[in-house]
Amino acid sequence: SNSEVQLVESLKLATYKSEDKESVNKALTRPIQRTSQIMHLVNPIIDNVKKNGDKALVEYAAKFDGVQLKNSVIESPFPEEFFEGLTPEMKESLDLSMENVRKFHAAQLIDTMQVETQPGVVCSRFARPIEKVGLYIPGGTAVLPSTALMLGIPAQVAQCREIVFASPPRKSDGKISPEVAYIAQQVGASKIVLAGGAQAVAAMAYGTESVPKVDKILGPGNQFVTAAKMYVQNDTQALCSIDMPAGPSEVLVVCDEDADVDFVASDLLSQAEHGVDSQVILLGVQLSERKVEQIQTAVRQQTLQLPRKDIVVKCIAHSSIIVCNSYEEAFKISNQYAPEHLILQIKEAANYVRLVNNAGSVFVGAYTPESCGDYSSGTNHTLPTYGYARQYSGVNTSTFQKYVTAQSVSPQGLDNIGRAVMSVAQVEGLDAHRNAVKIRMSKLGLLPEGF
Ligand code: HSO
Ligand code: ZN
Repeated sequence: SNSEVQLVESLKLATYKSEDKESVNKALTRPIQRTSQIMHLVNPIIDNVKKNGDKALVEYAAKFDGVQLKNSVIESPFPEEFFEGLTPEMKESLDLSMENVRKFHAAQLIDTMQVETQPGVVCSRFARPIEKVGLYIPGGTAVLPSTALMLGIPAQVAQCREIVFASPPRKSDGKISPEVAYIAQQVGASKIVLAGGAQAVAAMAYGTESVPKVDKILGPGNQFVTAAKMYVQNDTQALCSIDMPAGPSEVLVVCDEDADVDFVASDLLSQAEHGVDSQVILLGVQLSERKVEQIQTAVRQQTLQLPRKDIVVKCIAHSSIIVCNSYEEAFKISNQYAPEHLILQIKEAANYVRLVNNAGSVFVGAYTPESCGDYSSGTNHTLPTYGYARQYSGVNTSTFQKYVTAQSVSPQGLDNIGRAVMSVAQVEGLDAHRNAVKIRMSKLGLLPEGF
């Protein structure tokens, strides 16, 4: 519309110099997320699903999704009609993406590690799949087959015994998109739960007559989904873990004077179109004012062509450009921000990866847009947002595993560490612990004097 065009024409990223510490800190501040505030809406939904199971799911589908379902759960092999509308081209694209994500995540499988810490003391560690996982795939306006595959493929690679999908049914026909159904089939999901929001999370966390109770729930979602995930994670009755705290998507691009302004603008916008609360930051190393202007113009021109202009405009309103004095300074600021995505459009970009400490995933060089990692290159797109890249990794194969350790101690091994065990047990006042070693050493004739 006309007013939209006007808005876009006045679009401008706030620009600061790195010396202006106060503005920079403000520019890098993320909007506050409050999930606790909606707990009073989420709790009754969880209780209802716990109590009434499948019946509650059917009711919520009618109430929140506007569809009358006979059954909220469909089982593999999924009915043909769920794949209706999947084109051969789409199938090919999804297949290529799945193949690359599978390759990269299969390479992450780690062999059993074994160490003889002392002669006769053998310690080992091996990975085992989390048995049952629930993957939440958001519905609504955006169809997200990419999220389905970014969660489904690693779960399959890790050999989870049961993979359950949950996604809200479409109002039009009570189904989910054929693309998501196709991914569910390809990763070997046993069931698709046609439910969204807190009700979907509750069904998978506690189980219903037809939804299996899972051990871990993953996937992005709205604030109801997030709040429900936080709730079940803290409920020992659910005994269920979750992936990671989810926040709005974000990108930080580092560029220099030689960067292609159209490339830079396109990367900022590909993240900006995700949501009104997304944030995009450009760190320009020694950028001239002219270059900054060119980037602003490119942002405006490209936005005019985008269907999601309204979202972009709102995102740009709290996004910014920071002009830095050196590459080192740019990476210092980037590490401070800890972006979900970090794009390097700088000369000899590969040489700078060593300076990256806090980031979810790095996109190195002018021809590496984030979009490649969002869909098809092989890395995972479920990444830590909101600054959690300081302490969290993105989803990877080990997200669907846990490690078990084992040890085997021989008489010689007991001789080597038994004294240490007994001494420390004694100082802790735990005699039964000490005894477990003492009895054995005594029978072996190894008990030293004084024990
Ligand atoms: N950039 C998003 C992932 C995504 N992009 C899905 C497109 N579809 C994660 O931050
Ligand atoms: Zn994206």
